[in-house]
Amino acid sequence: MTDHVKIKEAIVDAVAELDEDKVIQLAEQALHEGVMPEELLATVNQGMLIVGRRYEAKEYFIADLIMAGLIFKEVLGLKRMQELFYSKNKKKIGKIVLGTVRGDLHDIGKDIFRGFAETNSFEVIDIGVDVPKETFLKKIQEHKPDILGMSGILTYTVDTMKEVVDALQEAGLRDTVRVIVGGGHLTASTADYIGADGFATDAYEGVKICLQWMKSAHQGEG
Ligand code: B12
Repeated sequence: MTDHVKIKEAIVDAVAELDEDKVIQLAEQALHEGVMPEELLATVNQGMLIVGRRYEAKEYFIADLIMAGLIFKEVLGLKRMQELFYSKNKKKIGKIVLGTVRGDLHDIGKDIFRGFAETNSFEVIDIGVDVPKETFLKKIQEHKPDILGMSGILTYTVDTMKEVVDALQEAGLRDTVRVIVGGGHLTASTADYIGADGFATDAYEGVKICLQWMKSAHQGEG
């Protein structure tokens, strides 16, 4: 068995170069050759990190970030990836209200979390991006989820996430819902500052935390 090093390197390069056609062609080929969809996502993500670094170094501009986002979404839209994510699953084990917080338009990580959560039998109510605290509150009252998932990729979203948790507290809803926050910049101490119950820098790790929560809740019932 090969670990597909060459094709993965080629994908990272093609994403970094924003070569849309090449990324899609290589992604299809990689899936065909047995690269797992999760591995493909991690590989594309490596390319995105290079795009981010080039943007910081002013070699790339906003249009290039937009292009990178479109390329990632195209990969997520491939049939094989859709099969991974949106397998309409049997009985639901819990409900998650999910959104990217106010001021932040990045939705790729959120969508990946949603995909993994749905595959793991959660019902996910995705309330989109740039979501203000009032909307989070309203949706929690309306749907009574087990878990609130907040995504934030820009560093300052730490404060926007905290605003939502504080608003939940003020509304007397904090104890009705577990809160998980996700974003590459988060740490245990920022999650603590936000007042979240859990955090993850990786969507799949986040879903594992949610599964654990549902398991302990059901044990509590029994
Ligand atoms: C694509 C992109 C964009 C696209 C987004 C398209 C889209 N539909 O999402 C567009 C063009 C809109 C964009 C805009 C901007 N961007 Co931008 N963008 C990126 C880029 C290149 C990739 C982001 C991405 O999708 N990564 C792939 C996904 C999979 O990773 P992720 O989102 O982090 O998600 C992972 C985890 O965070 C986690 N996760 C995410 N959500 C959740 C939720 C839960 C519940 C859990 C458990 C886990 C979880 O799981 C995922 C992995 O499994 C990054 C570079 C980088 N280093 O990431 C910059 C980057 C994030 N952008 C940046 C900036 C500065 C901007 C702009 C301010 C630029 C500008 N001057 O206008 C604007 C802000 C717009 C706004 N208000 O949001 C900076 C942020 C700097 C900072 N420290 O805050 C970065 C890091 C680039 C850089 N190095 O400078 N951007």
